[in-house]
Amino acid sequence: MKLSIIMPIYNEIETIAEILRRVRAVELTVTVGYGPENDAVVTFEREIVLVDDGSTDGTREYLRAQEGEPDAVIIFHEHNQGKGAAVRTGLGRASGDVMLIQDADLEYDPRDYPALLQPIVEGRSQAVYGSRFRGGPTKTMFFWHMIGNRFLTLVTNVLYNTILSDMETCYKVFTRKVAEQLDLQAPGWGFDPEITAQILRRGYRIYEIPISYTGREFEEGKKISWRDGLTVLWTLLKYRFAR
Ligand SMILES: Nc1nc2c(ncn2[C@@H]2O[C@H](COP(=O)(O)OP(=O)(O)OP(=O)(O)O)[C@@H](O)[C@H]2O)c(=O)[nH]1
Ligand SMILES: [Mg+2]
Repeated sequence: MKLSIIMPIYNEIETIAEILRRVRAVELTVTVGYGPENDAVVTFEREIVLVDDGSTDGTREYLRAQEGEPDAVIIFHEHNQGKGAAVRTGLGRASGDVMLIQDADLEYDPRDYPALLQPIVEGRSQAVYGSRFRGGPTKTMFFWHMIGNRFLTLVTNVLYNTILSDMETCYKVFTRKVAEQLDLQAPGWGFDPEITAQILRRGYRIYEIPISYTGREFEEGKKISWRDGLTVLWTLLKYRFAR
């Protein structure tokens, strides 16, 4: 089986080399079964789909130098379009059996990949989210961000009748079958609610796994703001009541 790691990248020159190193360092091995006699080990081949979203800080030049790496597919947007557009481009080029979204900063930890892949390998789910709010090791950060996250997840749960704990997580993992049923449109921060809404509306139950999270500070490049929350709310409502 092959895992396609889709990485949307916009002005991440400080972290791109290190996140790539970490992504390549993890072994994609999942053990399934109940005890030594039944155990089977599934190892994934790795494909990293790097989508530069019109970076202007040297990230593009860094990625140019990566061209030709056998495990990487590199795509350049001429202009900045937003995370959603970058992920969509990446999904269009991914050849794996399973897709995983990986931001290009260091907030999430690729060592969580095997745990995220486990329910898919065991056939328990077609879509898995890594949750920052299910008891994994987390750097404690901003109160109002946590409230904002909880609120957007609560709205998702009410509208789509589910019990997610972290709709906005970057770690979204899903099979090719799910990917083929998606019709993503949102260019920017509407990405997370849009993909969540579409997965749920197509009848899939999302499996959640606790993950670790080390949020970055604003001085380190944190860019999200409360206004982005309005885009998210609108997207959730639109997909619940449209069509
Ligand atoms: N901010 C931003 N990120 C983009 C864009 N296009 C692609 N990305 C990438 O999308 C991922 C998520 O962006 P982040 O800025 O880390 O979003 P976040 O984690 O919600 O918020 P911060 O880490 O607080 O900025 C990163 O890998 C970015 O490089 C864009 O237009 N704007
Ligand atoms: Mg981030």
